[in-house]
Amino acid sequence: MADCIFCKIASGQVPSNIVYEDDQVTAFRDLEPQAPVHVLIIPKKHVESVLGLGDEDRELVSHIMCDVIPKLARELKVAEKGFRVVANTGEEGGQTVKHLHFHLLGGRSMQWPPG
Ligand code: DGP
Repeated sequence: MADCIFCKIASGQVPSNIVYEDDQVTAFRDLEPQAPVHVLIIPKKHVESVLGLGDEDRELVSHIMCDVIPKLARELKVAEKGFRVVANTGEEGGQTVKHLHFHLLGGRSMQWPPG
């Protein structure tokens, strides 16, 4: 999508600190980290949020959840102590960028409930 910042990051038009990439997925460091490890995992194709996912995206979501996030958590050394995966969705969910992204946060103790 032409005016989407995460599409621009995924296509390389806008630089970012990429920690993982394959043909379907890009993961990069968050610009405003909320924890010592704060990475965003996005599908390269534009999907607005989890609400925009369809049957055709089952393999993509399972790839992100089953392969990419566990791999990154291990590589970024937060797997052992624990981490959080968040997909803020919509206005009250706190979503500010309307391209589906999973936050992977770790390296400190998390609070519950979140703010
Ligand atoms: P959310 O509020 O859940 O939509 O999270 C959006 C996150 O994206 C927020 O933590 C800041 C981050 N972010 C926004 N713009 C950029 C950018 O241009 N580069 C990077 N690396 N992160 C960005």
